[in-house]
Amino acid sequence: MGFFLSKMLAVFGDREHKVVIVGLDNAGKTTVLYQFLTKEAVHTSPTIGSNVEEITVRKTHFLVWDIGGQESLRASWYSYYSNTEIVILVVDSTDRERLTVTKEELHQMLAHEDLQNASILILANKQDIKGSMTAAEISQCLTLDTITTHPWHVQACCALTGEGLPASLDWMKTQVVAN
Ligand SMILES: Nc1nc2c(ncn2[C@@H]2O[C@H](COP(=O)(O)OP(=O)(O)OP(=O)(O)O)[C@@H](O)[C@H]2O)c(=O)[nH]1
Ligand SMILES: [Mg+2]
Repeated sequence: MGFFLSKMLAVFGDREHKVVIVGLDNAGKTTVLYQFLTKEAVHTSPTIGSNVEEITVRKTHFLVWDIGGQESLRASWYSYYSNTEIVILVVDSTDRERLTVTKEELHQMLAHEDLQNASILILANKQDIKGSMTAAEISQCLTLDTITTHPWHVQACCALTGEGLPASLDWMKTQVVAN
């Protein structure tokens, strides 16, 4: 349905904004996508390839691609980047050990020519789990304050309950309206 609707909207001139969701495996990307869409937690299994859905926020249409995050799949993330207006980087806030891997992926992404005009939303997911890192800790570890080339925003959230996700969609809307 997403694809058909996107074609219809293109015909009637109401532009769709492309969004890609990236992040390491198990970060919660697919859970975020379906929480955006259905406002419920869905059962997921590791994504091989991608899922795509249309999300509408008060007449603003986003075409959202959720990409598999396993190590072997990360090398092909770039193939989704063209015409992307927003990148959502989902972080498992309990996964302290792999935050440096996320940092490398983030800074590599920022250097990609197809993302030069993209805004970056970092979701500090799994805030419901005791001992998870705060959004401020994640910001610091990912050295977000050194990013001057792209608009960015960090948001604490829980994809299981949806907490923090409406605020994320609001920020995404401000980014595409601003452009
Ligand atoms: N406690 C908790 N668990 C979560 C949250 N978000 C996702 N999960 C769980 O984390 C696991 C992985 O979620 P997915 O959405 O499949 O992760 P993914 O990032 O799409 O993983 P890949 O497709 O392999 O890249 C699932 O068991 C989810 O239920 C959250 O906010 N809190
Ligand atoms: Mg997935």
